[in-house]
Amino acid sequence: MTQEPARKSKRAIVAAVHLSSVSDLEFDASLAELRQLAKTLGFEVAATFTQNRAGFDKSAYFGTGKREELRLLREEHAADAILIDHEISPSQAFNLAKEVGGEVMDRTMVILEIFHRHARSRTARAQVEIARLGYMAPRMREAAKQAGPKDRARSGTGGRSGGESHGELDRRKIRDRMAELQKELGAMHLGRETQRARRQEREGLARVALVGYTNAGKSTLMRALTGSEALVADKLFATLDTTVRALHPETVPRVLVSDTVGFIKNLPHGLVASFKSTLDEALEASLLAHIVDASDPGFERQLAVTDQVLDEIGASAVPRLLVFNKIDRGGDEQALRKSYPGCMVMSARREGDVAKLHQAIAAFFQRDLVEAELFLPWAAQKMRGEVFATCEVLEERADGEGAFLRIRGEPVAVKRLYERFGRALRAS
Ligand SMILES: Nc1nc2c(ncn2[C@@H]2O[C@H](COP(=O)(O)OP(=O)(O)OP(=O)(O)O)[C@@H](O)[C@H]2O)c(=O)[nH]1
Ligand SMILES: [Mg+2]
Repeated sequence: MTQEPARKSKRAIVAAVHLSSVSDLEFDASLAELRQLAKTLGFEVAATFTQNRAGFDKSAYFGTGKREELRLLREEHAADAILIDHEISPSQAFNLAKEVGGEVMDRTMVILEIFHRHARSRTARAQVEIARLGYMAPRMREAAKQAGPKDRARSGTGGRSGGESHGELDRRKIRDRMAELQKELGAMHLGRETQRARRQEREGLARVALVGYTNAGKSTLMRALTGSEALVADKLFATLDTTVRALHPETVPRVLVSDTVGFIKNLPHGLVASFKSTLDEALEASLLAHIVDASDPGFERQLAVTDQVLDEIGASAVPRLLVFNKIDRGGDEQALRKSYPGCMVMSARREGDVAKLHQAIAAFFQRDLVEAELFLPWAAQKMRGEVFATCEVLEERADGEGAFLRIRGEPVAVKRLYERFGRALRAS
């Protein structure tokens, strides 16, 4: 488990324009989420600042008077950053920062920064860096534009080709770096594809992916279902890499569980694209266990966002098991069962509930299993190992000549054994 080093906490003001088209409930939920994102980044949220407006101010997001108010509020709290709950243009961010002071970060940048800090594997790091560079490029253009002729006047020195400004040079570097990362990712992707193909040959296709909104409890359930050490944290986007483990206690067929990156409202577009490969795990699975935090008042919106992203990545046809988690913390079990027929309502903290989920997942993959009876003569006892490894043995009897085994397993495995030992089938 990796822990982040302790940072001296910086102060932030969470700020947003409340558009008339957005309900109070939705607006508040979104701000609450941004506060949680800020906390995940290590900010202490000093205040929340809002303005009702028909649209965003074109030049600096908030209206003129409100910008002055925000400047005073920032000074009063000695806040280091203003976090805006929308994606704003490079020039809006630039102008707002100039008037209000401190650093201005929009929702996209906050999410990119969290992904950047939490990425561990080479693939995740490269994907996040591409998304960040794509976000930075237009912002650097804006900064260069604001710097104006000064930037140009400094050109023509060093290793730069004639007339190329600092800004242009930096932007060229960004483009080159992005191309380099894309190439690296392409190579990693190829490697992963072959690994995956091999893994599938070995394991068959019994795979379930845990998907859902960030912080719903996916990694906690992954741990409980597989006895593994997935990273669990009360932070948003604790998990950025997909981990795969077998369901434990083991089942027939063996079921592989994968934990996936959490979803969020307004996931930056660069990230949707770059995390497609992580979410691809979800597409590969034969079953999606959609985990929802039943104790969150905004769970319906979170459920809808997840459904929408799953549609976007083409996973709408994969069978789903809807799992309402954290019911120990809150939520109306009766109402949930009524509104979402066939759903499970549970708590990852209750062993019995986890066992039921384990059972439901196993049952899904056992639907197509077949049963057969084998007779293994004593001379063929070394086959026992293979029988027990590939099938579930439901019953075993022996007589002087050998052992009778009633087995259940995947059609291919059962057929293979039945062809060799089923002919000796005898009436009991
Ligand atoms: N009370 C309660 N807390 C839970 C339950 N399941 C998970 N949690 C807590 O919820 C927090 C988030 O859990 P995670 O398992 O990290 O959530 P996740 O869905 O993997 O989140 P991301 O990786 O950020 O997408 C942790 O503090 C867990 O201990 C539950 O059933 N009840
Ligand atoms: Mg997780």
